[in-house]
Amino acid sequence: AQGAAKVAKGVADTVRDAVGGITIPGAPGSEPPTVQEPTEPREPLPPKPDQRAPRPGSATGKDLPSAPDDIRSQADAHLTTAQGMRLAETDHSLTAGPRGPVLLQDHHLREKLMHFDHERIPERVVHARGTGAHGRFRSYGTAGNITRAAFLNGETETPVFVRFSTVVGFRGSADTVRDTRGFAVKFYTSEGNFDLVSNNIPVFFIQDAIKFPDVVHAVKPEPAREIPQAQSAHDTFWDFVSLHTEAQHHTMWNMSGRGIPYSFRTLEGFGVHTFRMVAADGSTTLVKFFWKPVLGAHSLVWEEAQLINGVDPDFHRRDLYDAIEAGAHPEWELGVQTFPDTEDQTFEGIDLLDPTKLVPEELAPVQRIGRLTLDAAPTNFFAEVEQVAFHPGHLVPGIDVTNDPLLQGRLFSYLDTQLTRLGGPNFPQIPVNRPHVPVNDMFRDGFHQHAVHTGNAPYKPNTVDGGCPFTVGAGGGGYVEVPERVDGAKERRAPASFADHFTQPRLFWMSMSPVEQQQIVDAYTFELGKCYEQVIKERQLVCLANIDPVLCQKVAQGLGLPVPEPTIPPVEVQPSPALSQIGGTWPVDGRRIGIIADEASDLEGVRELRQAVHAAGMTPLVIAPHGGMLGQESGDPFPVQRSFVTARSVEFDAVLVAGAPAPAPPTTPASDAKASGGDALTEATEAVVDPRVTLLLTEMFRHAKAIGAWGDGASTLVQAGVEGSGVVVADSATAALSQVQELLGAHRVWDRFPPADAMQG
Ligand code: HDD
Repeated sequence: AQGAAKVAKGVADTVRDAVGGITIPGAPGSEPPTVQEPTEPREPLPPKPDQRAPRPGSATGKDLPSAPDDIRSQADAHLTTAQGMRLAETDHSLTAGPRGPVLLQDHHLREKLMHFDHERIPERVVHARGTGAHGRFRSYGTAGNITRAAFLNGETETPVFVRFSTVVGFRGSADTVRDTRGFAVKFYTSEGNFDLVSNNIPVFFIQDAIKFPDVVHAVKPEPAREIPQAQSAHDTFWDFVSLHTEAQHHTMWNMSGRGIPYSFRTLEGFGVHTFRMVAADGSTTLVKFFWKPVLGAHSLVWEEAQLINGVDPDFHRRDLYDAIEAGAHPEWELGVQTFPDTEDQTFEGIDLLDPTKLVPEELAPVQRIGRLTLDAAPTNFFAEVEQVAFHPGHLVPGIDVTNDPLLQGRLFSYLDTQLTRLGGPNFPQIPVNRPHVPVNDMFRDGFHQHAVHTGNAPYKPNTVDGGCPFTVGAGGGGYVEVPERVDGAKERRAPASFADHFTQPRLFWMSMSPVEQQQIVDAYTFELGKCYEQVIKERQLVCLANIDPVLCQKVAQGLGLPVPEPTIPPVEVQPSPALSQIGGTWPVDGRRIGIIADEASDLEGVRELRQAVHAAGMTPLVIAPHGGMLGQESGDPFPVQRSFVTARSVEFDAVLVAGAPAPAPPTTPASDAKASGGDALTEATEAVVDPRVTLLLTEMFRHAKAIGAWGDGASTLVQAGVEGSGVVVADSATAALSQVQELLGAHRVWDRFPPADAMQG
């Protein structure tokens, strides 16, 4: 008993010390109570050691992990159990004799299988297929007048983690399906994490989050047979969108090139909702967020996208990592459209709370406020890309939400989903989700609790911890909601300003170039052509008639159905040229140039070409009849990246066919010159071009890609039947490259597509 009293006294002393001389009422051996709630905050508590930021190595790709507990597998020479015991054997179960039964006592076998049996976690209900990268965001400091958010003030640099995704497909589905793409960015700011959970389409299918389960059920594989995978080309999707006409705008974007992006590096991102920024002086501004890719926003063409799904289902993932590894770090500028925070929250007649509407850039220019650079692939896909958890409610002071009913529902859904997906409420402790600032919440316990919390008072108010932790107002960096007045009767209905579902799809259609319009027509014709139910196709055609008569007529023709009458009067719209992806020139960084050559080609030219391609920030890929090396005999060999077996057109942005080496000075009679120069191209004029090369060239031609040749490489093109716009022939490899490079700046040789008939009705 004496010992217990001693311990109790010791505890009281400790408590007294810890709270700076304040005595705890009723503590053994304590003085009579003289307690007051402390009014002054003390020094901030030190960061908890187990809530360190993710290790620096993953954010920069440079530093190696230092703390021993940062490292798990392959960290040490010795294999151990999960309890750290060294193992002598891991290849055989413990059996009674070499051919006898496995013993129940085999603790190593049981632990190993137990862990394996639980390696999978539920995939995301949407956006399951994704990929991610680390990087940094540098603010230009130009948003300081509209927001007090520290990461947007001054030239602040903030680490980020970005996850790109498709929406519909399962985790193992292909990358280049027709779908919306997610573009979620986690900023580890000095004021806590801010998540910008965006898509590559500026509008959404629904105006109210209560419809989210409906649209997702409609587009996911049909439940009876679970087909089709990662496709919108099926009855249930078109059933839903033709009935629920507010989805028509988003659907039109999906049918355009935006539904089949060329690369994550060329993804334009949109925050969709209107957010509210709050400046240091308390003034507020409504904003819409944009990510503008420095390389431009580009798309695949449909046949190419379909081929890629078979040839390389990881195409976008691979492209991102290859580019980062090659030093072609993808970059975006963050931009905002700003609108006065008026009471009605409309701009030029557009309800800013309606997530099915965009505001044309011609009416509200996008102002650039910072730059994002991705420079490191994840160290471990599961730990980072799978376990990252985004949430539109991860906000920082200076950025607030609005009453957009879609955003309001999202504020519930994202936290809720992580409970099942990541197994409980402690997912913010997973390394990739940890803020890079001290966390001092008073949340305790729960599944997968990693912190060993100290202190005895995870509640407020308290005296036991000296009143810590303290809250602060806006002046001390605290988050204070904008005191917006809210008033209204409880009801379930949309405002009248949400009722127009056809003007903006028409705006999008009218803003497209003829090539893009043809792609949209083809996409609708394909998707509806895959539906079985006639009534669904007919209903969607009525929607198209309401958008544009020519669009409707072309799709109806493709489907072999009558053209219906519109159900609404025609609307006049002003096109927004900023919505078109065609017509500019962009940097060519990270573009992949195929070089077709063999041992008999102008290998010196190929060497020069490889260097020139590298120097231009692009990647040369030599394609030869076999793998291994070319130019062994010269003593200066170089690697073959693709053989005729592994190469497929979709991997390359442009291709160049090597010519024969320049003929040696005429020391031999002229009649022998041809024989001494003997090469692929000389042979090509006589022999048939390898059918795989012909396939590669013709596919690239059909997909409007730049094609070039030097010297008599031209004859290979002729034999493959590849001639016309965007097919260049030059005397030397580098001269051919410079022409091809110019074509690449426009992304594709657009005039190779057949001229479309007049499209605008
Ligand atoms: Fe969502 C994931 C983007 C509407 C519910 N959403 C998710 C992701 C992105 C978006 C990029 C993937 C995040 C990641 O990589 O982990 N979502 C959007 C955008 C929307 C939108 C731009 C409209 C403007 N989402 C939306 C609504 C709801 C959800 C209306 C529900 C009411 N979204 C989810 C989710 C997900 C998700 C079920 C699945 C996995 C996750 O959250 O973490 O909660």
